[in-house]
Amino acid sequence: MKIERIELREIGLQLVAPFETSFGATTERRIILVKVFSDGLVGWGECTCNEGPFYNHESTDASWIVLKDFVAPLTVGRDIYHPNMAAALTSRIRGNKMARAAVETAIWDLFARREGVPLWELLGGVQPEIASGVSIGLQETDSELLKKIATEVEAGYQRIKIKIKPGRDYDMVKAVRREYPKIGLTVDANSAYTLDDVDMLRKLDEFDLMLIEQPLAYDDIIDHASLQRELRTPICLDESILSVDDARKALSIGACRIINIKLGRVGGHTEARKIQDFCRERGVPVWCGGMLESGVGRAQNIAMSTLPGFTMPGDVSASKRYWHEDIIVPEVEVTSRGTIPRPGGKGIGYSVNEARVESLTVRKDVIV
Ligand code: OSB
Ligand code: MG
Repeated sequence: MKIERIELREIGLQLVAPFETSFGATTERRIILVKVFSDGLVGWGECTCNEGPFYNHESTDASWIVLKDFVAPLTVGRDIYHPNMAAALTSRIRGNKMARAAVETAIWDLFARREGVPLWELLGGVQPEIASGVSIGLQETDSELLKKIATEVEAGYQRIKIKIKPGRDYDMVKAVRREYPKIGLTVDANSAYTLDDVDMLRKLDEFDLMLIEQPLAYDDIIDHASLQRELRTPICLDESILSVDDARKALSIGACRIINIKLGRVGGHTEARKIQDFCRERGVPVWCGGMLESGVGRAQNIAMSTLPGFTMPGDVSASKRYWHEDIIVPEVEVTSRGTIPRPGGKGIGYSVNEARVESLTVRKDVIV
């Protein structure tokens, strides 16, 4: 399969509500979509970076340049016989995994369409539906947070994740637990704490959380290992895990007991599958994290989440929680049991609304 050309587009898409984490708030998403062409077929991928370099070092404008000047030129004109080879084409590039994953995941979609199979099947997915949870951003007040949680619990989501930061932690989680003693509950700090905060973090053990996500520095595993020794609640790493090697090192020193896999953060499906396999062999649960994706990234996440190791509810939820209108048809919907059925169609299994993508496009480039 020869990759003949790659089209890049930046689209502007407004979230239905601002999303705030310990590192900042977002309302206007600037999303890069990638379309790869071969033999009359196309595949779609999404660059999952944020607008600014606050979650990790990647950001929309920087990733655009990396995609245009490095990832796409290293890929166009190359002949590959399996999408497992796609990541290696760009492995000279250090970091920039979200930019690399945008093309890598698009090639997986393209290859699945060429084989006439759903992407989940090509990846080795086995779960007929995936368990869906929600990630709720920081709210001004506890009562606003409780209102949001009520809506999502009512909708049937299997677990609720709330964002925490210094000053919005122990008391807030306590208020949530008082109202909802039984729900599957997790907290995500996005690296807002240090080992100086161990007393507060230890107090979160009271609340029977399923996990605490990335409490310490975005590039750390050593301090997380020290912290995990102090906590009963499992630590789940997000930002710190960029590869199966990172997962191996983190687990070997006891830095976490659960891993959040994000396709972009680890560079695409090939690496994501390796992490999934590695964790499954060791009985370590994984789940699929989200990056406020459009329908394209969401569909890619659904396909990945059907793999057998994804045993915990992920952050992959309904399109309507993010967008007034998504860019895929049908939109992603969640059953009243808090699940998303795997799609039946070829490739990512949803069709891209190209007219809508065109109308949202703010810039476009084609690499041949
Ligand atoms: O840490 O999981 C995170 C969004 C942007 C950046 C980082 C994270 C998140 C989320 C949102 O939690 C997950 C989603 O609903 O897509
Ligand atoms: Mg996270």
